[in-house]
Amino acid sequence: MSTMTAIGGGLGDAFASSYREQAENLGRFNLAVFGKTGAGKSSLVNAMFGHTVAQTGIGKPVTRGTNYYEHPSGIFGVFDCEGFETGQSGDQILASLRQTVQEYRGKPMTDQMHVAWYVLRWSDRRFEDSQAAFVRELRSIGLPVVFVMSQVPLLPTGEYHPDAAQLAAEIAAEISDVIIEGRVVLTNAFADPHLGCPVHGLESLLDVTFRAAPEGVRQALIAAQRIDLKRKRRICKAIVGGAAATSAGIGAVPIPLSDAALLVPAQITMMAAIARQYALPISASTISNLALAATGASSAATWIGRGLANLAKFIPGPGTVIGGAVNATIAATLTTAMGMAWVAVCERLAQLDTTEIEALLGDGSLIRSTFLEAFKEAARKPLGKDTPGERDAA
Ligand SMILES: Nc1nc2c(ncn2[C@@H]2O[C@H](COP(=O)(O)OP(=O)(O)O)[C@@H](O)[C@H]2O)c(=O)[nH]1
Ligand SMILES: [Mg+2]
Repeated sequence: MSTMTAIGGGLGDAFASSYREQAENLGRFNLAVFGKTGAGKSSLVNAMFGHTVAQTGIGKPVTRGTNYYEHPSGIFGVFDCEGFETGQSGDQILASLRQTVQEYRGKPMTDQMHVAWYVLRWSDRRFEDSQAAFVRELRSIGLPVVFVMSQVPLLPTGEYHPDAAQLAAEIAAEISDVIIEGRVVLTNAFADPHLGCPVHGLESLLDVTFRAAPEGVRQALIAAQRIDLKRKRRICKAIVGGAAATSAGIGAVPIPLSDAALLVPAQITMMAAIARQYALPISASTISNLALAATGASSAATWIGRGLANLAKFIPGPGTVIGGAVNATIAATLTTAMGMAWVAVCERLAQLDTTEIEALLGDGSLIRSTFLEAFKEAARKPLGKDTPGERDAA
């Protein structure tokens, strides 16, 4: 049948190419980080986007003191402006930065600097005139600047240390006209067991960064960040809902089982789009192998066949699936269950690093069982009902 021909080089290739296409749709979010060495810039980037950016090691030199690190997912990058300590040869560095930013403005959106974080460690306890001048300069270059205070202790009452709050207020008063939302975002990137200070402020930092980012790169920012999984899940549900509607349309005039592979392209696009939401640090071919392991498929026929076989156990009157045709309800339910099962797999993968994910491929059984478990749950309950966990977290 024609769909099988369209899949051509195989399911894996179809998945990989859809995955690559999805990256283009998402674009890329580029963050530039400024502040003294030791301020906590890398720690904040790691807390929000995972460790992979820093781990990839050597950045690409952009200009004096600035390296660019691209996340392996391709949808996120960091300009690490290490060494921009104000005072020392600051004018020269700023001049080259100004030139760089202007140069980048002529490049495609995916290469530009989108948002700057200026990071000040609260325990420095002061904000120098030269730092204020530097922030003004960043703004005049055209960068939206999010001002971040790092390593801010919380009192046992949950309030900020009063000295930090006061310093933040002073900074905001001084440069509110050039920083995003006129405010300082107070944060702590990782828990300090000695001080008993918990992680805080990252959600606010994400929100402010999101609002500062140009609209065209916000999707990439949400996919790249790792602290707000609810946001990812909402987007994934919308992707699944769209694919389910397409599937229902295909099954509106019930299709014979032998033509059920007609559903495969929409499901592949759906799963590739979902995987992108998790900014996994792996190649297109690795993710497509994982998708095949999850679904237990080696061809469009087994892809659909296994899905329907699993579905048959949950839909009343399995005879309609096994013996007869695929109608709109069955098509939509199958696609929904596959989508939500794949979300569960991707959520797991997102907790692993590149090596751990590749190790999982050696023996696909864990991927397969995660997928199946979630498939069964999704097949039983309609899409859109949040789990109790999601509701609690909301
Ligand atoms: N407890 C705690 N320590 C931090 C935090 N951020 C940074 N640090 C410490 O400060 C050091 C410098 O941080 P880093 O992120 O490398 O700063 P960078 O030079 O600005 O990139 C790290 O080795 C950490 O020990 C934080 O949020 N909490
Ligand atoms: Mg650093």
